[in-house]
Amino acid sequence: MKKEILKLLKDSREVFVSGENISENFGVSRTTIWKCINQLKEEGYDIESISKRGYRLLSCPDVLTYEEIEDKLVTDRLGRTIIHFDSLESTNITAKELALDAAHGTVVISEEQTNGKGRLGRNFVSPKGKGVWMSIIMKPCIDPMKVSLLTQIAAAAVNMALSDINIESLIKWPNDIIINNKKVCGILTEMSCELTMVNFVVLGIGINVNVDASDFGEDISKIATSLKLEVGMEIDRKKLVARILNNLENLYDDYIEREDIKKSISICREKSILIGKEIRVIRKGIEINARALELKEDGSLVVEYEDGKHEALISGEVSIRGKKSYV
Ligand code: BT5
Repeated sequence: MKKEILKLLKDSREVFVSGENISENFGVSRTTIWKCINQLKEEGYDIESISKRGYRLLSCPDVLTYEEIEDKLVTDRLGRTIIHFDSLESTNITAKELALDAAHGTVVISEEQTNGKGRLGRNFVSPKGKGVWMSIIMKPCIDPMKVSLLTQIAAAAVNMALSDINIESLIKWPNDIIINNKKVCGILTEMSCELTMVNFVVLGIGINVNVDASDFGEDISKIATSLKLEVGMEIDRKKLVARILNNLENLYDDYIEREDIKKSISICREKSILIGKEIRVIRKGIEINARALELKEDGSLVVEYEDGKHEALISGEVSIRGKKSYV
């Protein structure tokens, strides 16, 4: 009932809705309405109540619930179920626990992560209410070998979503989004599969939206930035989530339903911060100098080593750094 009342208040914009009206609409008592309104107030909705006039929604909280994102979504399946938490260890961990019973496109989102995961056991800083920390459960019918391309698709979707709000970014293969040579977003793709069949994929996306420099800690602030730090003002997290899911669904459907990866790959190529650059390839702690040559349609990055040998790197097994710095 709470959700229905909220929708009615939202649809009425800033006009008062009388208790009588709500009670007639939904066939519930005044006490039930009053309880729901109080719950909504506790959740951060600013609702004015004046006797004889009714209720008026003044503002909505900055939370990434389905109710707050729904009106900006144009997807069929992505984000049509959003499971929202105030705090989680890691959205990827929870998404993996829920994945077998969840529908394709279900999103697990948390206001904070107490132990956000990067690749290879690394940590991802995820302070409360200041970022987008979400994991999308996907059920693609593809060869498990092709799942790593979903990271490129997600990187393209995030890059597009940022362009949509006039923020230009670059993509650092395989899983980082970069602004001004600092990391603003990381992607962690995990899966459960059989030899030839994918059970599910969990696509974890972490974006520093309104994170302050002090949230990162000294070491990470050298390599990380946030949208707020770059543009000098708070960014609407709800719009950003919706735009990412809208773009991601299109690019994902191109790939899975039409076997067309061209658009995602061309975005990753055009926006690549690595192609043509001298880099270091780090594998199991060993660093080798190379030059990044091209991104292939299978999502691998072709590099040339100093001895002239070429290798197509598969994401997941290597880390890439700039010759002298992080990017
Ligand atoms: C990543 O790993 O960048 C993948 C991060 C994925 C995070 C999302 S949030 C939602 C979902 N749930 C999760 O638990 N995870 C996913 P990697 O390439 O290994 O980079 C990790 C490294 O980035 C760390 O070792 C730090 O150096 C740096 N780092 C940590 N927190 C950061 C942050 N908030 N912003 C930028 N860099 C950060």
